[in-house]
Amino acid sequence: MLEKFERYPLTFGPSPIEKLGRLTEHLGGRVDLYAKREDCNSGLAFGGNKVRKLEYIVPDAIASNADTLVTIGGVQSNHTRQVAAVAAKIGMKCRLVQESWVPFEDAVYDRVGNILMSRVLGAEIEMVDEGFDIGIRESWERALEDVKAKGGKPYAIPAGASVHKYGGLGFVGFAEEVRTQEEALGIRFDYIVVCTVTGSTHAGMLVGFAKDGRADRVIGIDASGTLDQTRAQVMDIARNTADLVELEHDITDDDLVLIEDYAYPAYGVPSPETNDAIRLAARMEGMMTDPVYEGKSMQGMIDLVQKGYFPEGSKVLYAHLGGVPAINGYSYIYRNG
Ligand code: 5PA
Repeated sequence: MLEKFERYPLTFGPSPIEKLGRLTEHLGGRVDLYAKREDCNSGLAFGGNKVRKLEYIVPDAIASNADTLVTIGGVQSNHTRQVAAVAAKIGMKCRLVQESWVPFEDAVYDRVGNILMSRVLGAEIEMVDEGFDIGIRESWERALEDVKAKGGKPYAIPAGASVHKYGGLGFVGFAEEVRTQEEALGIRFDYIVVCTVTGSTHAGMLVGFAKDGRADRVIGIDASGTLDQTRAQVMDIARNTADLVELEHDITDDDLVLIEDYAYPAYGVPSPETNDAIRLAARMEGMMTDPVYEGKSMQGMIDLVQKGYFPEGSKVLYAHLGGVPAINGYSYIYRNG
């Protein structure tokens, strides 16, 4: 589906799929759980889902003759850390706007984890006291203007690399990769579980899996807490991406499954149940998830298995999208494990 698009390799290659055998057994063994490890997809500062998206954005950045990648996220944004690493790798500067999307929990919230790495990676960081919003932000537009005013050539990457013309392509590629891996493994996944916030991960999967009739088998677990805005953004990106790849059928509202039940109490704040899910995945599989994104989709997957949402015998693929560095900003919560 992606042959006509230029790709700048930033990942190790296909990310591995592993069986979550102990978690499967622990939850009763009626549904087989697997994980596709996007958290191990690259050597660029711990990788994650943005690196896969950026493979299709970097060629455009290079072609534009830009010298500075400009993007935005929360203080513990994984996305901004991955953009900082990619900028270093391709020899560009990086300007990051870090907004106060999450009420700070820890004394060192703005010192450790993702933001620590972004600083070490050489990004110029501006802290802005604005709340959570996945849309286009004034602070980011101001940063783009500021780079220009200082004689630089900015390249604009919106939050999560989502509302970008090529933002959905990376996860179309994810679906194609899954199909190839399914052939090698001799299995077919009935459901794919994904954490959704700015939307292009889910949107790319919708388009990629629409090709084999599985768009509505992508189970989005919302972690934004702003469901309507996230739904609309996923659909916009999916439609734009479907046009780009010339998908033969339309993506409709019915294709989008986005479950809001696990986003509480707020974006970036884990519930006690999210923390239990993080501990369970860690203790059953040695697999770390984070309190902002993957812990919530892990909680969602576990709860849906327990509720019997997936028919007996289903094979469920958990897309582990990365994000573990942020857990350093939540040290008080996990001080006793
Ligand atoms: C993020 C996003 P989308 O934004 O593509 O919907 O992906 C959600 C998601 N898992 C899922 C992890 C580990 C993520 O980092 N992170 C954002 C960030 O600034 O890091 C874009 C919000």
